[in-house]
Amino acid sequence: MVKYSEDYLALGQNLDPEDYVFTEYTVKTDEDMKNVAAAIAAEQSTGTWTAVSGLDKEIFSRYAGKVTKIDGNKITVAYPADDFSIDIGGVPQILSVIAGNLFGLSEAQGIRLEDVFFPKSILEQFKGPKFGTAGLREILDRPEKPLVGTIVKPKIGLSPKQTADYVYQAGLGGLTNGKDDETLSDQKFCPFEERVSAVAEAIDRVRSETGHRMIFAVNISTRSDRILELADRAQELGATELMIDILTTGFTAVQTVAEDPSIKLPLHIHRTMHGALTRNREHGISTTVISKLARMCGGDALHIGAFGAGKMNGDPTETLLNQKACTEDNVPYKAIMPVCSGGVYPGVVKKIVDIGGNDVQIQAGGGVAGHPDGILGGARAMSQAVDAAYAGISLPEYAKTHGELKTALDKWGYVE
Ligand code: CAP
Ligand code: MG
Repeated sequence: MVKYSEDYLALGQNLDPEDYVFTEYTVKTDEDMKNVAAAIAAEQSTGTWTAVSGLDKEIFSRYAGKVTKIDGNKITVAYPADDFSIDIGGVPQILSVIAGNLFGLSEAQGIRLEDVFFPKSILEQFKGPKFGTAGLREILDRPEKPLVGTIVKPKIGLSPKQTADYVYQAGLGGLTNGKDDETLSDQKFCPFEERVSAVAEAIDRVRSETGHRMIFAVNISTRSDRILELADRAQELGATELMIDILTTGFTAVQTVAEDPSIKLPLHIHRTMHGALTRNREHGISTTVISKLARMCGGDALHIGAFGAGKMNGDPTETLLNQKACTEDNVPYKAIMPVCSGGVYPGVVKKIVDIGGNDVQIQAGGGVAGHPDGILGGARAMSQAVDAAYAGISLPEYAKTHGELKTALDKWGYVE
């Protein structure tokens, strides 16, 4: 085992939060926790497995990471703000420091980055979202109620016309949001440009026929040197929202699109593949960290989980922490819309609202497309469930006078 210098330990020291990036890790190790903590601080700042001649007192005192707290298997490491790039490094360099080599250190069987707190000097390098929750509510003319949406299902295989028909039915059913699924892009069966145009026409038709406003997030996840061009083309074709899979496409792709002044559409941020990093509570990166970075990079709406009511692994506490990362006002960015999705259906809507409040976007794929009365019935059922939750009426009570909701509760049940 490598013995790391105890000079990396600054336990109990009160450091100025404006001069450091503070990170919290959970560590699983059979070895001396102080040494493992020192190993993380060293590897992620000025050290390596053996002493090196060039690391003089000046460099160490300016740039060494400091272990400020060890509490059981929880440690806090403070990295000097000067360890981070002024401009060009961005999220890639930030992650290389706070979530880099450390995960492979042999001194630990598991290390999980639980949270991160940035000084103003770093936060101000990012512009954050253009629209945020307030902007989305203004676009949809929906000042208070939860947004309610759907993911087009089946997730692949539909033609542009079939996709548009789905969206039209969903809009007639009162849904405010729709989106491509994360695996849909520009496949032969549904070319991107044809889909975007057809969906735009469907949304315009809903509005002209009923006055109801709806937006639809088209998936522009692609290689970084083409994503702006794709965002611009989608905008030209009448897209009303853009979706980016932040982990497969990259945090910087989100930032590129969000910060480009020519792109005037909200960004829906999907987090597919996050489970590879976030699911193991003993190793990886928390969804809290991913949520904070997604907001910094400019996402306007972000998947946060479903407060334990959905199909995905994740408990209410984790979803609440993600919601806090979307809305907390201790950062210089607009609050962004937390999106509750994944195995959602009308019967769980009230639980989601009771825990998460009204400032959420609740969306269902199977929970709309699997309704016995088709997309229109499923959309109406979800809209009715949201109306009931917003009014504080139990779902079974509301279902007495709303047939589509009753059908959904009869098929899938409900959670009080
Ligand atoms: C939901 C979904 C979303 C998940 C992602 C899916 O469909 O479209 O991608 O919500 O999970 O493909 O599973 P269903 P998360 O409504 O049919 O489940 O939101 O936790 O990132
Ligand atoms: Mg999906």
